[in-house]
Amino acid sequence: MDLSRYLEERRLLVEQALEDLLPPVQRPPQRLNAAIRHSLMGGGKRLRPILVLAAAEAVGGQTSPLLPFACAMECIHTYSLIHDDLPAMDDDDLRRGRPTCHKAFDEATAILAGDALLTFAFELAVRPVAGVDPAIQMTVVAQLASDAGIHGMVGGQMMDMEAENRLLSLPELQNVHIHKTGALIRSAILAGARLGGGSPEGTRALKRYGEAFGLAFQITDDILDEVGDSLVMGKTAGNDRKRNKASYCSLLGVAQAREEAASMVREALEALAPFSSAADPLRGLVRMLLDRTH
Ligand code: GRG
Repeated sequence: MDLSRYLEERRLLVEQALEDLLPPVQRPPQRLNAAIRHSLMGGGKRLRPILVLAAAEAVGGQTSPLLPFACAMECIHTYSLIHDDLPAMDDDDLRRGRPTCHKAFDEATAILAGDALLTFAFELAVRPVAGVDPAIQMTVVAQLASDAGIHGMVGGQMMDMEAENRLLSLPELQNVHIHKTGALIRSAILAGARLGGGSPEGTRALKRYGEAFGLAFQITDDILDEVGDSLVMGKTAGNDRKRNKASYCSLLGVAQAREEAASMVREALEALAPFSSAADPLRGLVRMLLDRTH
């Protein structure tokens, strides 16, 4: 399959859906709506919404009814980036190739834009989905809340902050990443599997794929932070080293970190073994991580 074409088509679908779902920028409070659009509509790979759609496809489900849910994933992810870039956290000036939200607007507006995106995500996630039993959707939304919050991404962000200037063991580092980055990625894949009508075995296999994908994604993110180009990435490289943060590269070195990422990609591909060619986009997506430049 032509993965680049698939990704481009899906990215455009997601961006059109975001455009249709977001409040228009002219609607008050205009500054808040402008800040939301600055961060949400300013680039990004749209990986998490694409994973929702690709997981649904893999289990033979429909994708267009899932677009609002897929957009909810992107809203949560973008809120986390806005808040992560704030002076109180990573204090970054560049995101998705543009000034970060608090630089383009101001800190208070950036905090509110993040808050608004997080809550708007749940407005989208609970929209009835054609063909999906509301009881199943309820379990998916509850899982999303857990994966985005204390038990997942927010909890992981706290662990990450507490780990600064500390020497972590590899299992400790993995635990941070499973929560901070992996939980939302796995949630996107599981949501697609469940809302797409996956069988219990199919959903379990995709959960295993999602866990391996999340780790492979984070390891390649650490490698990019170490060796990547800020201009290509659209965000500042070298942050981990600057902040004295443990990373796969600081613990293992770049070469072994690459080996570890390749091993996670193999694990993800093995989890997909029972699936037909309907899972080819998922296969392509995880293989692509090894060649990431942004
Ligand atoms: C502030 C609650 C809160 C959480 C922040 C996601 C996160 C937790 C922080 C972002 C910092 C970071 C660089 C994490 C590593 C992995 C990651 C999420 C990278 C960015 O995701 P991409 O590459 O970005 O999918 P795009 O811009 O393509 O959407």
